[in-house]
This record gives sequence, structure tokens and C-alpha cells, in this order.
Amino acid sequence: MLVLHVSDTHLGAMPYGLISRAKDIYEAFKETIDIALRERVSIYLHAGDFFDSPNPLPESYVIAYRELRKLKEAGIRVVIIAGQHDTPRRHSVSPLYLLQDLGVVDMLAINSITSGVFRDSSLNVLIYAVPHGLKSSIHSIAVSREGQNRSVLVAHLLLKEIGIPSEEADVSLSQIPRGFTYIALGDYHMKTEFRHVDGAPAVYPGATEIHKENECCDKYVAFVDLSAEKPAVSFIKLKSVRPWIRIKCVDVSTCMRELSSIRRVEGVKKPIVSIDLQKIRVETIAKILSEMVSSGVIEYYRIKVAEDSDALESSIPRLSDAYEYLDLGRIVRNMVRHEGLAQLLLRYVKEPSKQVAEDIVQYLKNNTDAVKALETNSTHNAFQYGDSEGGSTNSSGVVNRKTSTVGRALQSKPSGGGK
Ligand SMILES: [Mn+2]
Repeated sequence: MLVLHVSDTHLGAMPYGLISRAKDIYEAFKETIDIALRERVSIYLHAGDFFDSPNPLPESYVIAYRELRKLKEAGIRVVIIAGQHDTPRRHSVSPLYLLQDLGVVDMLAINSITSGVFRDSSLNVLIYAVPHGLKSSIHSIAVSREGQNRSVLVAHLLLKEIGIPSEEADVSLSQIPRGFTYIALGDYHMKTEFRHVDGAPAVYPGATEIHKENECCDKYVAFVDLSAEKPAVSFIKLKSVRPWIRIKCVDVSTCMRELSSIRRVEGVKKPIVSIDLQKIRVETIAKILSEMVSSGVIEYYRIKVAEDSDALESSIPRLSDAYEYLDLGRIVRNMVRHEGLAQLLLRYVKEPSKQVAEDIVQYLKNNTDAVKALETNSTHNAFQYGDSEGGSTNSSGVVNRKTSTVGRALQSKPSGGGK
């Protein structure tokens, strides 16, 4: 029996606020479906964070349904567990239920540890599914091998063994019971393989696209053959993932040379360029990079400036004068529809500084209602659906091409490619 193990597709995510990146996320998901069909797997096993949000955008539902229906029509069974992203915070239900009600998901685990038997001509496979919310009960599973040929565990959790300092990484491999043939994990966005003490591979295929720079660069799904007593695991690299080019700039001429060597490759998506800038003025490099965006060589760029960011602060234009004739207050309030946050954002526009950016982050942490309001406000209407498959998507409405200082300051510290 063949299984395609996929995780962290995050449908609806829009890294850096770019429509093109939202489209990348959908395309990576579609590629996993194409692989499942091409490889004629029996089970499409999704280890959580299927959607990016418990309130998915309409296009996320449409794409999810259209793609999963292809699996249904091919007789491929679909198992999905909820990650923290597709579990609602309170008083609501997971969007995954709709997919089950529409008949394109065969087994779902959201609020409980669920198990089910999947048969093909040669094997009985028992799948135990542990959603994110139940991860601390994982030790209590009693693995039954009675009448079953293979047992598979699917769970959404960060293993301690990954080694990233996180309160979330609170389950260790030794807490997972013995007796599984294969352990399919999700949550960690980087391809990683562990081995359980009884020999079972414990695998994170990783996210299907890159959400943060530290999740760069190759992305995979795991292809698992359960025919033999010991499963054969291989990784299939996703081809649709947008390339990233990372350049460390220590002097202007080397930096220029490296940038000018970037070429548009036919049939490959335009890359994202990430610059680590040391002692070079931001403006010098930003000008070249934005020309590369305009001329269609690269999709997007980000500039990281060395920690002592005096140079960065001084490069921020003071907007208060230039925008005096605009009713900024009204614009910002209409955008965020939350008074406290609007005031902070206005302060930032008038006096951009790291301190105000940090205040904004702190404010968001303390005000879940503001976050909720922002989530439900986030609309991007550039998606268009035709009646045919793969309706055209307009990517011209790119928001915020350049890494703004707010974006940079709001970006959290690298955590080694977490969830
Ligand atoms: Mn995730």
C-alpha cells in the first residue's frame, strides 16, 4: 500500500502580503495532489495545518474542494488532522468539517484521537490520528495489531528532538507508544526524519512552501510504501516552489556582481531575493533590487540589516510632512477598524521607530480581538474563478513589494523553521 504523507499546506496563507505568494501556496498544494494521482497512492495522509486559518478565505475552500475531489474520483482515500492553524480559538468549528461533509475527506481528527482501518487488496492498515489539541494524550494510545498488517500514526506536534527552543516542543519521541509501522508528523516546516526506538521512521515532510526565510529552500512530500514489514520512505521534491536566492552583502561591488548574475530562467518562477546587508546603505541596494522587480527578473526582495540598525532608522523617510494633505487617520481607521491599533499605526507612520513597532507587536499579543478583526478584514479580491479548472489568477495587484520597516520589525526571530 502506498501513502503520500503531506503536511502544512497552509491554504490561504499570503507570505509578505503578496498575491503571487498566496498563489504559490495553492500551487504547491495542487502539486501534492498531482503527485498522489501520478503515483497512484491509496491514501493521501495530511498531518495538519491544511488551512492557514480557522476562517479560510473562499478561494481556499474552492481550491481545497476541487483538488480533493480529484483524489475522491481516483479512489484515493483522504485522512486529515487539525493543526493549530485549522483549529478555531473558541466557540466555533474547524473548517475541515465542511470538507468531510462534502465527501472529499474520509477520516478527520479534530477534537479527539481517531482511528480507522484502510484496506487494499493486500493489506489492512490501521491509522491513528492525533490532532494538535490532543498531542499531550499521545502516550495513551494502545496500538492494536490484531487483524492489522500495519499501523500508522499521524500527529501534529513539535518533537523535543527537533531541538528548537519552544514551549510548543513538549512531546518527545519516547512518549510515542511502540508498535507503529510509520509515524507521520506535521507542524515542523522542515523535512526531518527521526527513528523511533522500535525502528519506525518518524517523519516530517515539512511545509509545502516557504513561509519564512529560515524555512528555505527545498520542499517535499514523503512517499511511503507499506508493502514490506519495514516501510520504504522516500521524499519527492516539489517543483512548483518559488526559488530563493540568499546573498550576504559585505561590499557594494561584490553585491552588485552577484545581483547582476541573477537571470530569469524560463519555466521557473521568478526568485525571491533575500539580502543580508552589512555596512552598506539600504538605499543603494534597494534601488537596484526594485529595478529588478520592475524589469521582471525577480519577484520580490527582502533586506536584512545588521542588528545595530542606526543606518536603517535614518533611512526611513519622515512621512508626516509629505502626507499632511491626506486624512491619514481616516485611511488607517478604515483599514484596520480598531481604534487602539489604528492609533499605534498612525504613531508609526509619523515617527517610525523600532520602539513603536515593538509596541504594535505587544499590542497585538495583548488584544486578540484586534487580531481577530484584522483576520476577518483581510480580503484580497484579485483571485478570479472561471468555470473551468485553474481559472486565471491576476497577480498584478501586488501589495507591499518592498520589505517595509514595519514588516521587518514585526518579523519574529528565527526559530529554526517552526510552525
Ligand atoms: Mn504549520
